[in-house]
Amino acid sequence: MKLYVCYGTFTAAPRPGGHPCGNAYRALREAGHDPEVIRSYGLGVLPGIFNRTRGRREVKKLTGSYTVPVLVTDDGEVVGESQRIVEWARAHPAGAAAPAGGGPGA
Ligand SMILES: N[C@@H](CCC(=O)N[C@@H](CS)C(=O)NCC(=O)O)C(=O)O
Repeated sequence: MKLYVCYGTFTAAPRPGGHPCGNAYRALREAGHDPEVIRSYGLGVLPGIFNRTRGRREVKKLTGSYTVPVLVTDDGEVVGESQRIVEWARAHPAGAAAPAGGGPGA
């Protein structure tokens, strides 16, 4: 899986709720995942000319926006917004059995 972040995965930040990219990363690690972290640099609120890095271009293509964090799961699911990534991580601990796909007899 890939996690697109801004400049890093630090958790401390002078803003309520902490650092969104760090929160997303920590939740994935706590759930047992080891995402490939792609530092995107730039600044999402600025026009595209400031966001020409690989990460920002890929994020824009995936979500229509330059904002990070964005998670791309091993199944290709794209999850944006740090809170949704945290929820995804909690719902998908690493090593958990895959959904049964219909149960016995399916
Ligand atoms: N509501 C968003 C906020 C995301 C956010 O503020 N991301 C920070 C980077 S951690 C930011 O500066 N985003 C603008 C950018 O992409 O540069 C979330 O929680 O995911």
